[in-house]
Amino acid sequence: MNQFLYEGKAPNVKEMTEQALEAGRDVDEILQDGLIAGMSVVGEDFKYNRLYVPQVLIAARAMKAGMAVLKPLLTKSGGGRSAGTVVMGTVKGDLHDIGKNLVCMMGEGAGFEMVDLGVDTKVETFMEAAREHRAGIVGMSALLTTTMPYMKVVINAFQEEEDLRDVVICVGGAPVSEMFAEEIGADGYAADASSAIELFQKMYPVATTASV
Ligand code: B1M
Repeated sequence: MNQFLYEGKAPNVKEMTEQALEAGRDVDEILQDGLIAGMSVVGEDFKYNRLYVPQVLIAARAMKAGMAVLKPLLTKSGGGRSAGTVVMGTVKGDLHDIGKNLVCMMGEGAGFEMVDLGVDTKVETFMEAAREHRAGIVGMSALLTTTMPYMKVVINAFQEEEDLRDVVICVGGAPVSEMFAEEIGADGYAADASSAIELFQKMYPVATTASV
């Protein structure tokens, strides 16, 4: 599956994901060892110019084909009361959405209402969505060192608004670290999608939802 993903063969990745599920493999194992592990090799070769943007794009498409098979399992929640509302987006200038999509899927699976703002998300969009959906948590994703500073722009803007000041802000993405999160004044940081869900569960009880 790693090799098919690397070569951007979406139909093969889809088929192998289905086969792995049929064979009784654990969803997390398929995600980590099949899809994410394949994408990290792509990232490594991209870094050293052994792969270029078009090849990375088709690898991303193959990854998404596998994720689409896993989606119903990742988003299947036990039902019952909503665990809370989380507004989630990749920050302005950044088009990477695979990690953010995973956080959204797993959040849904854990019973959160996930409002996905997509990529290239401006501060105004985060603010409007937090108000509209009365979100307790805003999650931001950044994959580029050049877009990470925009997280601080969003945090500052939320701090300046009385009704948004207490919304909990969580950040993540490959170049983001715990130390960076602290530096910019984020309330929480998560290194991967499952830790993001644990973080939301830990933070939600203290979150005050945005008022309209
Ligand atoms: Co881009 N890219 N890319 N890319 N790309 C990286 C990020 C890069 C590290 C590659 C490299 O050089 N090794 C590099 C950044 C270098 C840097 O900033 N220092 C890079 C670059 C340079 C670029 C372009 C500038 C290339 C160019 O045009 N010359 C360009 C920028 C476009 C833009 O955004 N404006 C670009 C474009 C692209 C594609 C469009 C081709 C494609 C994205 C497709 C898509 O997302 N739909 C792409 C891809 C696929 C990658 C790599 C290879 C893979 C990213 C990925 O999806 N990983 C990436 C290499 C890498 O990261 N090592 C790379 C899998 C995903 C599951 O992991 O997103 O880290 P990740 O998410 C994890 C955690 O980080 C965490 O949970 C997820 C699951 O565990 N997480 C959160 C993520 N968000 C969270 C939010 C939270 C919590 C946890 O909130 C609470």
